[in-house]
Amino acid sequence: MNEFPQILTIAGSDSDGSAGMQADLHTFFIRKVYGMSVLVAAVAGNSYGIHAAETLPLAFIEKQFEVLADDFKIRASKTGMLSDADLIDTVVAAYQKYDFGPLVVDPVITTKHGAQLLADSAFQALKTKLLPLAEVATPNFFEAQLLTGRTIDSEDEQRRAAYDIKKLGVKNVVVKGWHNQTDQDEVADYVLLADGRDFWLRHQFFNTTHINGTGDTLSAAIAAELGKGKEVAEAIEIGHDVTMTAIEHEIAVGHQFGPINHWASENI
Ligand code: PXL
Repeated sequence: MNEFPQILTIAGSDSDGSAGMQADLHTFFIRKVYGMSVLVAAVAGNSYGIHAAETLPLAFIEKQFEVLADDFKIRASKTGMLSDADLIDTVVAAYQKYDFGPLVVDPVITTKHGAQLLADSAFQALKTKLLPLAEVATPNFFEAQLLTGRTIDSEDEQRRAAYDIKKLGVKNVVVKGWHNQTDQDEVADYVLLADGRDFWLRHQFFNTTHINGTGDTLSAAIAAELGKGKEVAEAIEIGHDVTMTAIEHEIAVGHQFGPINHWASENI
């Protein structure tokens, strides 16, 4: 009873289904784990962008944690958009109160199209309260620059950024490479593990506008695999393959910045 892998996303809803909680749940489904969710915020988004956002009452967020803890055996969790400092404080307190397994933190700060998803005043809370709880953190290139104050213009700097982020208390770090240059044919993500081992994950650059939800998918897939009991390095490699395959086989949804295709990752 209650043994099927249950994985939790603590995130915001994106109404168009391409990112946020919906991308997490698509990923959990395709990785064959049972997805649960603590909703903290919601955006009115479509393929053109984000048009409005709301946060949920803190007491209601706490209640979601409480009722899940009362019943389920959650084996791993991930955070997505936690747009202000109160949300971060509430999530940090709940995560410390209950046992929801290892935590993957996707330090969501902005979308790839420049929409800000984290209040400036919440940046310190992200850095000093949430990231130190992370078993794995998955900043993209832009978030890694903001978190470290570095200009990441080389693989050496990308590697140094991962060491800096580890110093914040993150156990395992994935610093994703830059991927928005049209003359680029490869993207390299850097992985620094808790025990000091490190490696690069290289993949072909796909020139597509359908990349909504890539960070959500990577972090959700890592959480899913950790929840199944995989070692961190393997969970990260699987997460990377899942995300890249989903980007490679885009689906025709929306007019501008569309979603990735989780079905394409079914057999990984
Ligand atoms: O992909 C980052 C992200 C996370 N969470 C929500 C979002 C987005 C991007 O649009 O809307 C709710």
